[in-house]
Amino acid sequence: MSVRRSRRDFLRGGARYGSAVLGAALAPALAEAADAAGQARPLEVAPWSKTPGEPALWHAYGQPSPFEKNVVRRSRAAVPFAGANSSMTPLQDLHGIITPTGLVFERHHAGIPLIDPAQHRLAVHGLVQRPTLFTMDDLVRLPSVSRIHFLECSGNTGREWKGPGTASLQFSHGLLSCCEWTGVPLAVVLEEVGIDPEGSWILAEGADAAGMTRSIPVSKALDDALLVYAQNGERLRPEHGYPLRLLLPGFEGNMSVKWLRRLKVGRQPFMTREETSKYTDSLPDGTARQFTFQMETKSVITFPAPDHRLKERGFYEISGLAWSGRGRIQRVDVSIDGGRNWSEAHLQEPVLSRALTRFRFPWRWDGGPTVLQSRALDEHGYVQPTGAQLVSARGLESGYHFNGIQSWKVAADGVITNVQV
Ligand SMILES: Nc1nc2c(c(=O)[nH]1)N[C@H]1C(S)=C(S)[C@@H](COP(=O)(O)O)O[C@H]1N2
Ligand SMILES: [Mo]
Repeated sequence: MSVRRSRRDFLRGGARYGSAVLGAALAPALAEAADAAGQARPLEVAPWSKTPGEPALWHAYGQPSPFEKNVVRRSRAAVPFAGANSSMTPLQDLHGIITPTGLVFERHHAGIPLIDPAQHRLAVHGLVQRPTLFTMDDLVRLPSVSRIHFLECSGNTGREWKGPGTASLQFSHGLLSCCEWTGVPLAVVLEEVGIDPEGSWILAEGADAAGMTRSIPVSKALDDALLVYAQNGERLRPEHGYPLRLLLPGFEGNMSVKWLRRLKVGRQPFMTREETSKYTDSLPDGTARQFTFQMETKSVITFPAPDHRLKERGFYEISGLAWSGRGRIQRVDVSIDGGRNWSEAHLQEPVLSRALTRFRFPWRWDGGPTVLQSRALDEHGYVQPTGAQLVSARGLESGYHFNGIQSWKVAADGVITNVQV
């Protein structure tokens, strides 16, 4: 049964691009295995096939191949001090939708605290019937769930507001990740403490030296908020909030408070620094948007991108990521001529709500200059705007929440650059 199904899937996969494309791609490799007279000859036996390799437990905690040593997080500047810094995910080297934990971008406002889980406490108080101090053991005993969600800093692509900002996908879009998160639904903990019907906002506070605080609407807390203790199957890493973080799927990354130590239920938003002076969006009329929680629908081509160079003309599979804080991705269109024509890309399963979705599109590069773009549409009918549309609606004073269509220019020499068309 399953064998038959996988064969059918295989055939369908081949039919997607046509066997001529695949045949052409394989032809040079087959030619190499035949000698001048067209005779097949045995494959050479490489040195690594002749003696046993490294033993199991070579690394007690596994490492990537040394040949992949350039696939790493990167920072714009050498990290000058622990206070405020970030590192970016190498999206140009990743496959599928899950970000390996060691490559997940980091954003810290006061460095990474090293917290002993035995000493960590979560206080839940304010408008609740039973104020409670939870240990990690108390929390992990509660009913848990695992869900796949993206996390994006609202400052991601912030440099694209004023024209092509960054000459690299890692640096333009790398404040983005997608992991399987395991934790206790915040709704379960609120049920435990008995939330007052008048409670409509929750202050979340981190235990780092930044004392990161944000106000969370109770509606979100009861909907899909998680108190997370594990990421991609293992306990959180210190840089992502060990031993406990909040995760608010689809909301700006800043609100997913790491090293979570306190939740206070109140009637109004708490007007903390990170939602008054920071994480607001200035508008041309001098006012500012506040509490712009939801990350808008967005997409980007991750191959080919400025971090790559095309060596020869011919077949390539354009591939990229689409995501929406509003829910599921419905469709992604790709343009291979700078936005004159658009065609629907193939969405790879699974297509999950508030998760990265991988799209693929066959392309034959004729060797001439062109511009590649992708445009996402979500399940509510919202279409990813152009940068110009965003600027006409919101002006040029915003640093956050840029979700414009990204254009990559392919030059005749195969060099790819960030452009705006
Ligand atoms: N306590 C605390 N929580 C925090 C931060 C912080 O500096 N301190 N940074 C926030 C920001 S701005 C983002 S984008 C995300 C980044 O999460 P990550 O480092 O796990 O990728 O964490 C958020 N939570
Ligand atoms: Mo952020």
